[in-house]
Amino acid sequence: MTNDLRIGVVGAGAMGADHIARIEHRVAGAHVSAVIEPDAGRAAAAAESAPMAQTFARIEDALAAGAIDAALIAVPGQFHLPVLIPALEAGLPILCEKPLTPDSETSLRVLEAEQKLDKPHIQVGFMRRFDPEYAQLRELVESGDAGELVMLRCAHRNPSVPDSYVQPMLINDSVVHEFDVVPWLAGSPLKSVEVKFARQNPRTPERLREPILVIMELANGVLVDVEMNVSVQFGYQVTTEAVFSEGIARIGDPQGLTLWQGARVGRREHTSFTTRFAEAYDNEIQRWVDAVRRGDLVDGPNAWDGYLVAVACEAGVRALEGGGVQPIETADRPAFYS
Ligand code: ISE
Repeated sequence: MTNDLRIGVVGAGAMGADHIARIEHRVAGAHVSAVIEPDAGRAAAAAESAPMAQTFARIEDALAAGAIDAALIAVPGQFHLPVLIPALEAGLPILCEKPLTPDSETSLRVLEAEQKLDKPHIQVGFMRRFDPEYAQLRELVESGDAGELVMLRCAHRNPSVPDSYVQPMLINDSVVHEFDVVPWLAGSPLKSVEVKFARQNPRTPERLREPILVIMELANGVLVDVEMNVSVQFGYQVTTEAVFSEGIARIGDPQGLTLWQGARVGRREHTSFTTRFAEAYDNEIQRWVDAVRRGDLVDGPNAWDGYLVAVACEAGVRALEGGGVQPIETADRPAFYS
């Protein structure tokens, strides 16, 4: 298909490889035309599942070869800036995995570079917004059918984390998702954040202090708590209970076949975000591809949302390290993003 969107996937680690398979097998109107990855072995392995892809070590090389129409950035967050800037300078539409960048100062630099273009070109990969149950809950909030939203009670549980996962990542790598999705659900920005430590789980690696309870206040008065827990062992679970003035709604519980056997009743639970949010990722990439092909370029969280989350993460890490209630104060939104 000649008018397919030619996507360059930057980074062929676990997330990049997952997106390559998704684009090749489950997304219409696009294919992977380049795998951009400095590790030649990894690049070659990833390119095997993308028959039309060339491999490049740097995005500059793929741009010079005219090999890509759009970039999907899936390298770790600290490497986003040096990929985002040349991609923006080339005027490419971009889907950038979370976070936009690891801090608000570099996020502002990205916003500045993007504003030299005619319109927003960056979508940030906060995939929860594309999960069908999250979307239903947002519709319920907006409709007012259960009255007014007053609280959100969230749980974000990982079975375990790799050795590379260190204390600030509880916020920067994990609660980063709630910092995006909570204001989107509740229709109100974050005002402050506080972190409390639970009794230490004996299964928690020694370098970490968790589980934590993250308490957020929104500008409209909605109160949010997030149990952030990365040593639960049993599986991967992300749930939200929404407390309304006239009812309660709950999302994220295990779905599908229920088995009664041996005096037990049960359903399968996820063990990873890649399966828990598989449908969300598929929807996210399909909607991005459709938006780019229509010329809209973005259909989801944009770089401004990425900046807001970077500010919230900085406050969250201050709360994690220093305690207390930390205000979340952001710059004024440029008209470019309205
Ligand atoms: C991971 O990077 C993710 O983005 C997952 O969604 C999250 O649940 C996990 O805690 C993070 O480490």
